[in-house]
Amino acid sequence: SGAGLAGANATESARLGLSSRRTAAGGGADADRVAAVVGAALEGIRAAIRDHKVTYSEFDAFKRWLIEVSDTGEWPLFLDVYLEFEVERVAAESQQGSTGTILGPFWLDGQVRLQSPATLPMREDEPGTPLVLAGRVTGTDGTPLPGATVDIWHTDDEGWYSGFAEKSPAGNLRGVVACDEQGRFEIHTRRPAPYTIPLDGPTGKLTTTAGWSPWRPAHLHLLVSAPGHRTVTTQLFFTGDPYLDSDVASATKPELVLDPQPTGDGDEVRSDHDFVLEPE
Ligand code: MBD
Ligand code: FE
Repeated sequence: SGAGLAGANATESARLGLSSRRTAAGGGADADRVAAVVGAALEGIRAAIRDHKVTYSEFDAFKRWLIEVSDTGEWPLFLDVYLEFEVERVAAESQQGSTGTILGPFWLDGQVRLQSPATLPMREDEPGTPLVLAGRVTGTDGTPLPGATVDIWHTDDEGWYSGFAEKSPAGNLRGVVACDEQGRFEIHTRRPAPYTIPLDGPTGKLTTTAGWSPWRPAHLHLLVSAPGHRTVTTQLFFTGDPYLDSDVASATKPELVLDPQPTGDGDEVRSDHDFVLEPE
């Protein structure tokens, strides 16, 4: 199934350390830190058991669920949906430059490198509204960053990510776009669709059983980088999206909502959005 493929691939990336925020320091931990953080997490679970009088049959169901998360390869999906936004908020406390948000489980290394203005790899009759995303990458002092790149990936018009769904060919709607000498980029693609996490796996089953919405609003993922500067990991959303205020991954921010306007070329729409990177 698409869910199985998604989970397995994201697990392999995570195992290699590829899906961690590339600007962050490694995850080494000393004894005090383990005792403090893991101790607090365990105490949170113990408190839930006490406060809600958890039964043996619920404890057994919890074990079976955890085993299923491993068996289906959904750890990256589950962790990025339900926990990454808190890690990102902590990281953002010490970041300047453009607003970031979570990376999520579906970034892939080694995508096609393109020069701006660029059209992302897509099928001959790729469905969806033509979308142009354009802007400029500067430093915190406003100077353009000529070596900047915009690594972009997003779903197609049906909500599928290439590399994680059989329906979408390898590399579809993914690319690393090199900016021009003024730090400008112009990327031609298709509007993505809202995304539901796979409902047939343990993450989706938990979500729907609890009565939570499994949807993410439509979004573009971006890693904006330049030599000597801290990479901005972010996403861009679209005004009017029905899921903006109920993102299952809690990753929307008001500064990240685009309002694309018609260009007059067929049904094409365009948004301009600039990025600011802080020195490393
Ligand atoms: C996604 O597409 C995503 O961006 C995140 C963060 C989690 C699950 C699916
Ligand atoms: Fe996503």
